[in-house]
Amino acid sequence: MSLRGEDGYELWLRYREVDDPARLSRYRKLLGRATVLGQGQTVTIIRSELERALPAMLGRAVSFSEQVSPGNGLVVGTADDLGAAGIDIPREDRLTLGEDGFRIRSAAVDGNTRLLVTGNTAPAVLRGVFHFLRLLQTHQDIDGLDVVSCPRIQHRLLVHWDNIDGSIERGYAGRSLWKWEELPETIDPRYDDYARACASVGLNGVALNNVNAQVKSLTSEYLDKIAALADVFRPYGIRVYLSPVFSAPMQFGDLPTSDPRDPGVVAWWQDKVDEIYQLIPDFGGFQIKANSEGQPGPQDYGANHDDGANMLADALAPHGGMVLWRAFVYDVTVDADRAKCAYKEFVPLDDKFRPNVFVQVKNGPVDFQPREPFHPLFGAMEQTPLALELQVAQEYFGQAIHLVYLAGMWKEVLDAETYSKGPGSTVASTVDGSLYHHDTSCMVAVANTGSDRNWCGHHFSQANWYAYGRLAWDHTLSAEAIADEWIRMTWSNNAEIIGTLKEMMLGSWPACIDYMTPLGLHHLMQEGHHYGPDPGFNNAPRPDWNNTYYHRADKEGLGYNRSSIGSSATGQYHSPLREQFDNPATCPEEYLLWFHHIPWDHRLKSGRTLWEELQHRYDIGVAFVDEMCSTWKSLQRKIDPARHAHVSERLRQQQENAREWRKVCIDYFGRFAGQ
Ligand code: GCW
Repeated sequence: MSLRGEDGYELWLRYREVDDPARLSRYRKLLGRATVLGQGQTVTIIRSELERALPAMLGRAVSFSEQVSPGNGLVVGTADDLGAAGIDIPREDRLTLGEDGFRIRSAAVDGNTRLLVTGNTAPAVLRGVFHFLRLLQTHQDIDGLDVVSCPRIQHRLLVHWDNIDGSIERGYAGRSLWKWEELPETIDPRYDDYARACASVGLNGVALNNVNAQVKSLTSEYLDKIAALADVFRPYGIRVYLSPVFSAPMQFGDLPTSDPRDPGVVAWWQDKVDEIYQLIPDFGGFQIKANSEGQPGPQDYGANHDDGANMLADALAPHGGMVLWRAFVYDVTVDADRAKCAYKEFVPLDDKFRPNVFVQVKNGPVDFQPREPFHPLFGAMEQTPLALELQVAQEYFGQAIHLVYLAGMWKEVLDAETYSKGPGSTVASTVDGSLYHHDTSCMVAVANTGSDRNWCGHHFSQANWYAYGRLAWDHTLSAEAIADEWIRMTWSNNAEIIGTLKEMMLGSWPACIDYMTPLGLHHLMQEGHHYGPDPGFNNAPRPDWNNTYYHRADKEGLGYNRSSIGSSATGQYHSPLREQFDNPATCPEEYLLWFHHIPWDHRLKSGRTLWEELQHRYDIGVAFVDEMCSTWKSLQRKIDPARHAHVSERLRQQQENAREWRKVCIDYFGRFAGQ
């Protein structure tokens, strides 16, 4: 095994020589020749990806051509290009594949094996190529292949909370990747590498700027820069989106109001949108944070979310663009329980949105906590397509210092039963459109990328970017299967390494919950930056920005009573979940303190009292991190030294932090528990 220095820049696209001799010889036999059909920018990208990957993985030259020749080999092209070369793709196949899907098939031709990668569009073929390369990277059998893969979610976006000044809100991996000061003249080659990575996991949209937006991003000067990025991303099948400020018409100084019902405002947005489409004909649309955390919105004028969303949607519709209207709102005048606000504001608007509006809902009702029950809006808005918003950035998960693999959490949410139409009404079926028969669907996730050489700060945080893309493509994949692929591509195909890393990754999310916020606790993080514990924090300008608001520790017990004798948040879920959550005896223990104020001496399933269980949870969380440190150490000679050392250092900090979490929380809660 060669342990050359690695810095993580290549992500999961490392293309190391296959070190399984049997596989290698078979791959060499089948893939000595590769034909890439067609023309255009995407085809050039496909060709260069294969030229980079195949000889490297096969450890020998591969002959590339633009014409199909007899013999074994790989043939890549759109269905049309294959047809022109005499290889017919049946009509049914074309219909199944749609715009985005791909097919990979091995076919016997005159005693030889031809491996075909195809799709209806060049970007779909590119995704198929990445899938095929993944099979090689993970040492899969490629004999008798027949893979048909179509995305379950139509719009799969990575959204960046990047500011125009190059800083990133909740960014932990350096500065923004977008170099606004040198665009549009200078195109950083890293933009292509970013787009390759996104395309390789099937993503097809990028929102470039922070939802806490600055009006500058809509100026003609910036639109030119944005158009230059869109030109880079387009051949990868990636569209660009923007987050506008709702008050832009006023901020530009053009108008006295930004009221969405004002004809001047409507016309202003139409002009702005037309200007954008002049420059970016495939512009994706707007993602918008309105009337949330101080951002302007339609409610500033006595209008509502639907008025604002529809006004923008009408401007975008003639061009095929869409609006992602965020439901992250928690106005204290709507409800004193923050977790209830979005539901109360949005459910009454269910039949009011234009067809090109998504209401964008975070996975849980508070804010990307280590564990939340799913957001009750899923299953409560039948007529409106809901976009699921996840956060890859680990804001509340130890940021780029802690190793926390998030796929298990996302799966928990996707697989959660909402019971809105009885059993089987999962969050995933709401989001992918199948439950309510929407023909459009969307997932977004807040990115963790930045200018750090390894993109994500922590080498293992790359796995969350990867996993998000894979799940947006196919939410039925398991967290384990995705970890398996990622480890093989990013670290090694060695069985011991795979087994060890998988155990670390799969255990890391439960452990993080335990050492930070076990049993349904939430929002105990330090104010502002959200790193580290501060359960006693209690002097914020709003009640629901205090940590004591969320845990409500007192002499009697711990937890937020959201049951029917408390805030009644449980009533926002469908039966039988509503009743299950409402009763402390049936409420899943992982959400116990989310929904209930539980006496300290209450006995849990383990037989321990709440106070004992709490201590136990912090202990096992810390113990898992201890374990990760020692298992990682045991791999020292098996992993390249630079990445090994980098991760070791972060694990050391994670261990220190986990202990601090335990100490601070147990000391603090102990004062109430009377110990
Ligand atoms: O998670 C919180 C973050 C804010 C963020 C907000 C949101 C962009 O702490 O930084 O603002 O959510 O999602 O709008």
